[in-house]
Amino acid sequence: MTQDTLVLIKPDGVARNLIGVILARIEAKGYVIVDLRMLTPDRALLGAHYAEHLGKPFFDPLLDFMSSGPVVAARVRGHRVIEGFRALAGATDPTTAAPGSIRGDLGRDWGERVQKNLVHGSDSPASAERELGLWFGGTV
Ligand code: IDP
Ligand code: MG
Repeated sequence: MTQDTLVLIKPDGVARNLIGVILARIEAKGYVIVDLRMLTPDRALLGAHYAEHLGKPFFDPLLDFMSSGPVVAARVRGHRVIEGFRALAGATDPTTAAPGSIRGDLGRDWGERVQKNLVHGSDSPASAERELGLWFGGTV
């Protein structure tokens, strides 16, 4: 069951010069980066990407944050990589994300309306397919 997932290094990760560290963790785990791009996403792309969160209190702050600067988008491949990258990333809240995870080791709470937690990873095969289509426009 080789899978592809979408990983985003969010604007906080790029601004903190953690692109290399985060991609190195993915590669060190054994997953393969098969496509990579850097862009500052517009609100249309982000609204589609985060459509499930429309109406939540953090939705507008989330779009403000995610459109605030460049993001790195990666198509990452491996057996069970969707589940595996979510484990590498750690819990959404960086304060309680497990040490050893990207968010647990490198992230913290900055007291803002949106959690700046460095990375995004697709949460299911259906999400991965949908999100990879949005960010990469189809299959490799
Ligand atoms: P995930 O990124 O761990 O899958 P989601 O629930 O899909 O988490 O939320 C998307 C993003 O929205 C999170 O990564 C985080 O940046 C932000 N977020 C989620 N829940 C909250 C919250 O309760 N307060 C502030 N920001 C949140
Ligand atoms: Mg999510």
